[in-house]
Amino acid sequence: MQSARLDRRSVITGAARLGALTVLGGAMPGWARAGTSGAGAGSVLSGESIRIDIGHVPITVGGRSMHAVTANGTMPGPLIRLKEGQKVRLSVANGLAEDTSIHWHGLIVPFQYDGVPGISFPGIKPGEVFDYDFTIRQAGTYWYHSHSNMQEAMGLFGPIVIDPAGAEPAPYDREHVILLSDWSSIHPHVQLQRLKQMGGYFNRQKQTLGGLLAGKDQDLSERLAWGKMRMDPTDISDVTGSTYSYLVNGHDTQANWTGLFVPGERVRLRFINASSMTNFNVRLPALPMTIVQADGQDVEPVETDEFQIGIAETYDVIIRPEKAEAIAIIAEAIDRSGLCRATLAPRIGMVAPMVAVRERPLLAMKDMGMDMSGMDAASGTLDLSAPVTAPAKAGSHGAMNMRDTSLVPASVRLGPGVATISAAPADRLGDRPTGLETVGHRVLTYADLKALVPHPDRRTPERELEVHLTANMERYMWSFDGVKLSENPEPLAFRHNERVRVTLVNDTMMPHPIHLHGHFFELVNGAEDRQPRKHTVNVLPGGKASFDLTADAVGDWAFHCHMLLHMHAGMFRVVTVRADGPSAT
Ligand SMILES: [Cu+2]
Repeated sequence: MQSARLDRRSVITGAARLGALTVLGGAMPGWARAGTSGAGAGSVLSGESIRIDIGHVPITVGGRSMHAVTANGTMPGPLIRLKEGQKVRLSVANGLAEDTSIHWHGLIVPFQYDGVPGISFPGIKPGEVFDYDFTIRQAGTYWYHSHSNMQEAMGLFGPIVIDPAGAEPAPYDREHVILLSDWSSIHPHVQLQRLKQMGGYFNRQKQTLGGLLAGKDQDLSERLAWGKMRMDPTDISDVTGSTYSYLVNGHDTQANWTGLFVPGERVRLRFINASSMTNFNVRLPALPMTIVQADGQDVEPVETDEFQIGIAETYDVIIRPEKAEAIAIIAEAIDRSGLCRATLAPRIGMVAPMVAVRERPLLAMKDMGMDMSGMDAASGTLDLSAPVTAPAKAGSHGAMNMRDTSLVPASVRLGPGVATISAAPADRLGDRPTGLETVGHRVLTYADLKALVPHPDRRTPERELEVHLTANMERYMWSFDGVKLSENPEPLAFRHNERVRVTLVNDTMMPHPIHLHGHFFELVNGAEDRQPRKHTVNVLPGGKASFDLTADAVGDWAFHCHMLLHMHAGMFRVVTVRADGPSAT
């Protein structure tokens, strides 16, 4: 094939030619254009003084037009490329008629530049410019997004790449940013309203009578049992492909974002999940991937065939395509209600093969936080839209375990917002993620991640803290420890430099990507002195996840679920780190 002999120079020329086209009606930054030669294409924001103008532009996705909120006029926004050790001033100008903000997701910055209105600073008023000034203390793949209103769901996000001060531990010949997002023409405020009226509003994948008769999905007794509990095993995502277009670098499948490569190169793909509500399964059906970074932190290279990327997480992978053939990148929503196919190719105009959406997964007893060994979970009638404190009906033997209030610490407030409790939450860091339990190839788990270098703080945690992820899914109430942010709970307080083991217990049946600002924590995944450092952990349904935290950044920090509508509903708490904070006893 002629393209096998394509050299780098003609790849770049070709990219420049295609770069003149626009795909969605809006302009695209160079790194995100179809046919891009890589992350360095077009204008990249770098240096010590960077200006970002927030505005809005009309865009068309899937034939439907709507306004996007943008950074410098594009969705996704421009690539910010920095160098470890440099200083930077990021001046963010608000051209909207409402307040805005930018949070630098995963960057270690002084709290006043973290960009969360009401916690780090007052926000940026219309017409105002806010200067974020800080020194870059890390390297890796990160991203930025609005922390105001629902602007993140409206397109206000973009990638950040920071080059290391020293040698790159995972060298590569070419790199592409692969930024995943979900786009709906239904305004996120309207989505929230509909979900409050009916928890399963966007779920078009419920089990059907036809499916039952055809022997699909759950059998009749299981269906009756789940139905009695008013629980739906297909309830894996709140907002689904029935309204979302799934995008790679701002392109849907049809627009076919294409990144170029020359066969034989080591190609680094910097995956960022910038979705508002979608966890994705990612695979390149034709090629294995070597994971080299998670959340911007170097890990020991580990080869896999598929990984799930929680909202707000990043994974860097290296692939080595040898043939001059188009390679598909498949980003599939975890509930299988849709996917996006993008292409890596040696030349422009090639389209990678499309794959079918796989059969949608069903939740199982494990996702209810139950031990599956012989438990008859639903031997009685139980309405799990009612609070756990509601009087139990007689005969609800097995399912009573989901309401056993003695299983939660006193710090959990039981009320209408807590409808279920995980009776036997297992540590699920070694489990395959939701829906990938039985696929016939390698799947990354958190237990596969090992930090490339040990974390310097090897102290045993001085104390433990348990935080429950709580919900009444039917009523669309989401909280930590049964308390919504709007109820003004006390912050979670840490002493400066205190080392604490935090255990997140998921009392709901959905995975929640939980993000802590201003810090990295280390997942307690059995890797001993190589516990991987992360800023976000996707806690599997009915399970738990522990991390060790050195509270080394004084200030007030946001701590929240990164599913945007969960965060807005109240699954959010302030973490405060004080030099004169509470004692450990
Ligand atoms: Cu959540």
